[in-house]
Amino acid sequence: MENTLSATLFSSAKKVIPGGVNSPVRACRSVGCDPLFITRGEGAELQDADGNRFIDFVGSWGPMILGHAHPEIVAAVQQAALKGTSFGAPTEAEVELAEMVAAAVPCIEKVRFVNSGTEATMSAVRLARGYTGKNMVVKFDGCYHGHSDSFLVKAGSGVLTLGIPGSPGVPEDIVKNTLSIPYNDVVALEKTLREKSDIACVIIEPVAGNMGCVPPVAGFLETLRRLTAELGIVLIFDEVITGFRLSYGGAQEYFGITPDLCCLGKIIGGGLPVGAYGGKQEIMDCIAPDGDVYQAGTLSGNPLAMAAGIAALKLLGEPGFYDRLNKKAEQYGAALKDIAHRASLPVQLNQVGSLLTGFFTEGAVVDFTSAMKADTNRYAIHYRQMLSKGIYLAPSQFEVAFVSAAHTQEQLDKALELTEWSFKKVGEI
Ligand code: KE4
Repeated sequence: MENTLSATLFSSAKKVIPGGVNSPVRACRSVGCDPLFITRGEGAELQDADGNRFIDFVGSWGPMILGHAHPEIVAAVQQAALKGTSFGAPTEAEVELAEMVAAAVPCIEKVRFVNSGTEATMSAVRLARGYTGKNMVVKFDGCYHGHSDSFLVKAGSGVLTLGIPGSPGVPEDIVKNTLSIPYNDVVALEKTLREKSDIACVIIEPVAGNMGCVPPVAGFLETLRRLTAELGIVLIFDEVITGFRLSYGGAQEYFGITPDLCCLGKIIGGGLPVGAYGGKQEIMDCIAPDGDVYQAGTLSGNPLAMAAGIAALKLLGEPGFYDRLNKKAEQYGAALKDIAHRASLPVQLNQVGSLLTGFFTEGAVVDFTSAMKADTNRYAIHYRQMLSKGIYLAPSQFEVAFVSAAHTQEQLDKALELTEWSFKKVGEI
């Protein structure tokens, strides 16, 4: 595969951008190759600087549920841009998108737009702390909520062990209030919530997507909701991935469990920078200027991003959208499972709706510890083999693959055929 121009661009990029990328995972370090520079996307396809075309299963890490360059989203952004790109003042589009989000998401009575998922989760935790007057945050090993200090704790620190900084530059003073416990472990959950009195909130990915796809085991979210309600702890669903992905009402509609707050991102911006946090009015009214919990942003509610989000949600709200998407994705996942079985390769396929991950490991993957048993070298070989044949997978074993409404059956069949070829080669190693 020709990649001269990508290589040249990467060389230039590394001179002025740390690692040559604006987000670490894009550097493809864990799969042992250099990144390709993308010049355009259309539907489920990407094209790189050297003219190579790929069937895309990354979808910009989730936003592109409708595929790239959807004409109605492009037109909405073009129309908005003609009127100006930012005013720093309220606009009608913000009200329209807020009303759409509030109508769709069960827990949301009020919502505040920000510019990224990180901003959304950071603000939601500050709000929970301000609302409860408590300081501790409980998260789960393997869940990622963006890069704000409170969340960058070393995973696997175990039950009741105070947070250990997971990154240089994060003071112990910050993470001492963060507890990270095993995902899907109801015993650890109940023990932690009952033993610690200063817990402001629990934040969780209702389907984990940042250790690869790890679904909640039966009863786990129900127990989490029961305990947090009983103990007066704010329950935050981080739906940056699952929001408008699993269903129009996100994971909380999909599983029928309503948190107190939720965080959104990715899809609600139609590919433009949008995050949001929202929930019960009683809690949301604690935010400035109504309340004393401060949060602000120059480009929050940006008119172009709002236009893209409105256009996207109108398309997602069409009758049968999620039934069609989830059915197509589930058929694809079932075929992948069958291919892995026939290749006699230890692959565990975890899937919820159009989110899926094939872990190269024998045992079930139900939490961070079991996910970390995956053979990342085999994944890297599979990644490079598939890329060489025009299939663009996540450059990490610990991410999810996204099926979009734009993936045609022909493209999925091609990906299945190449997966069978690649699994056979990986199995021979
Ligand atoms: P951003 O700040 O990247 O918009 O969102 C942070 C975030 C919050 N919560 C969840 C559940 C998330 O998955 C993310 C970001 N997801 C990663 C990929 N899994 C973004 C990719 C990247 O970091 O480049």
